[in-house]
Amino acid sequence: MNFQEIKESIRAEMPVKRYEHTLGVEYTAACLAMRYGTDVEQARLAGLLHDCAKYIPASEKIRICEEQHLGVSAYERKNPELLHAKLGAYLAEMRYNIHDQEILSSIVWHTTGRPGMSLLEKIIFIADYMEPNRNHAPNLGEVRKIAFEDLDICLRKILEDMVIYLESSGFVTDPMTRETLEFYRSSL
Ligand code: DGI
Ligand code: FE
Ligand code: FE
Repeated sequence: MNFQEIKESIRAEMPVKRYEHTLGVEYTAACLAMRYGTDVEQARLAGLLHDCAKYIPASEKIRICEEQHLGVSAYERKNPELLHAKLGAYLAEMRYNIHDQEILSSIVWHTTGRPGMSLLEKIIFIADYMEPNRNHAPNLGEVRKIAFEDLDICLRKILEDMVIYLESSGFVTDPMTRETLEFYRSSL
């Protein structure tokens, strides 16, 4: 499949709103790749594919992750929505024939982040949060500006706001999200 064919297939798999978000992540990731001097096409492809597993039903998410030995933590079993990240990387490889490990790991870590993220992982995580169709997060204007100045400061700001949001909405924060925040707090 070429880029256009992947795009058509992704479009057919999701509601219009999610597809618009997907395009927003593709373009925002491209802009950040330009700013930080990394491969623009690679960033676009990662952005396009990052939520490709979003609409697999929760029980299926758990079933496929178990069958394919992708690992399902107790926390993920309670919050199967989180599995769309690692399952997305799996589908990107199996269904879309993407074998670029940098792209695949940027999809795996796009929801929780991880300590010591690669440049592409940071770009996809940040693009997912701030793409132009997102409008609920607090401090979006500030985040969008810092994203083009310093990726690590931007990550820390996003993670701080994300944890505040999750806890105030009654979610328990994923241990990995918390570890990522601690890492970017202490490494700056
Ligand atoms: O897939 P998107 O909506 O574009 O964004 P995402 O990949 O960041 O996923 C957001 C969803 O994941 C949203 O339903 C909240 C949830 N989420 C993200 N981090 C955590 C979390 N849910 C819990 N319970 N804990 C987390 O740390
Ligand atoms: Fe996502
Ligand atoms: Fe997303």
